[in-house]
Parts: sequence; structure tokens; C-alpha cells
Amino acid sequence: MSAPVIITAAVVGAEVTRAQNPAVPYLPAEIAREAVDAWRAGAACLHLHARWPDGRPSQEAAHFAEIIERIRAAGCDAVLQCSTGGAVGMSLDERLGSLVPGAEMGTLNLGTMNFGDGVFVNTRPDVVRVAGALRERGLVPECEVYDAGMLDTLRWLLERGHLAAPYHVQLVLGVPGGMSASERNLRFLVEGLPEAVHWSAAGVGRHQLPLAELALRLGGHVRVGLEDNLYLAKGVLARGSRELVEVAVRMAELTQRKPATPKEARNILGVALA
Ligand code: KMH
Ligand code: ZN
Repeated sequence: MSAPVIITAAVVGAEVTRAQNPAVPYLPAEIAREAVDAWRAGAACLHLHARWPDGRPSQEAAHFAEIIERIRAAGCDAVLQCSTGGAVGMSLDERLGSLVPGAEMGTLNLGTMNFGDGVFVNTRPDVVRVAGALRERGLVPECEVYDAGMLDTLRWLLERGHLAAPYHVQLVLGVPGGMSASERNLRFLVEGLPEAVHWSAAGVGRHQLPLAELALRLGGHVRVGLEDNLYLAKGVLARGSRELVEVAVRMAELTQRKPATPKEARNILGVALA
């Protein structure tokens, strides 16, 4: 069996709604339950967003704190990663509200792009500011890469000392406005990564599971969950992110990879034990 694979579950995100899939969690208690279920199914890392009770995206510290408290109260030891991306249209100050005590990683979105019909703003000064906020709090950055030029920004951050190991890279493919989730694009991005970096792939929509399978074969880690994909199969809504994690676990076994435990994930990611 080759290297363990970190399965990250992205259980809610900021864009998907209960009208699209009734399993999308909104309340902190629901988000925590979904996250814990995904961990029980084999996810070693949990990518967290929050919502207001009516489903609007939230970066409120109180919401993140409650989600984290509930996850830990359930005995879940998964690596906890808070989104600093939030939702399109939020200010950077608002987005940084998620970096509460208990978080172990935070996302670092590497550039401005069209994101569906909106614009997801991450100017270079914004990226430097988020990198600094993560560093100040001792959080391991997960660099979100949606397009090839963002790898140049990654190198620029490293060269200027705004970013240093440990950091992780998430290749998010299939966002309308970013690179599409083709095999060619994933291979191209992986080839362009700095040496010795660990990376993961997150495919959007129907590309989620095929891209995960390819990432497993290429030696990467994988992200699945309702944030990026609402369906278990064509026309079949997932009843929760756990079902998508279960598929990722089965695919890992078929590709001779073993799902990483949270302890193994912390080792790989360079996250100090909380
Ligand atoms: N909701 C997207 C606009 C992240 O979590 O850092 C941004 C996002 C990335 O989800
Ligand atoms: Zn996210």
C-alpha cells in the first residue's frame, strides 16, 4: 500500500442551498454533525464554512467557534480547517472572522477570478494579508489554486517570504470562471507545483469523484463533500458529505492508498497537535 491519502470533507461551503439538496447543513449543530459523520466515514480533515440560520453564508466568529466546540465535544480529532474565502462579495475583514481559537488550518485563496456570475476578489495585497493572519495565529495555510497563474502567485509568495513550509495546496478545478476539471489540467498543475509540496484535488460538481480518483492515482490527496458537489451519482442527491467520503475511501482502497488518520494527516500537513 502506498502513501496515506488525506481525505478532506467540505461539508457546507457558501454557495449550495437546501433548495438544491435538503442535506445541506445550516445551523452550527447541523454543520458539526455533518462534519463528524464525514470524519467517522474516513475524513481526516474538515474544511469548514458557516451559515446564518436562513442559509446565508456567515464568517461570524461565534458560528465557527460553536461548530468547532461541537465537533470536539463529539470526540472528533480531525484536522480543522477554516475558510477565509467565505463567499463572493464579502469583505476581507469579514472573511477573517473565521480564524477562531481551535482552528488548525486556514485557506489562502491565491487570486481574483470570476466565480460563477460573481467576482471572487483576492488581490495580491489581500493574499499577503491573509497569509500574515494565518502566520500570526500559527495556522497552516491551505493554498486554494483555481487557475494556472495562481501557481506563479504561490512562487511569488514563497520567494518574498510571505509563505513558507508547512503549507498545503488544494487544486480546485471546475469552478465556472476557473480551470476546468480535466485530466490534462490536473496533470499540468501538478507538474507546475514547487518541489516536495503536498497537494490535493477538489473537483466541482460531477467532476468531484472522477478528479478524486485521478488525484489518488497521481499520489495526491482528495477533497469531497457537499460544498463542491451535491450528487452521489447522476440524478442521485448525496444524503450527506459522509456518502461522498465513503466513495473516496473505497476509491482509495482500489488505488492501493490508505485513508490517513488525523494523526497521519497532521504529520503530513505539518499541523502541530492541538
Ligand atoms: N466560497 C468561495 C467563493 C475557501 O473556502 O477558502 C470561496 C471558497 C474558498 O469556498
Ligand atoms: Zn470553501
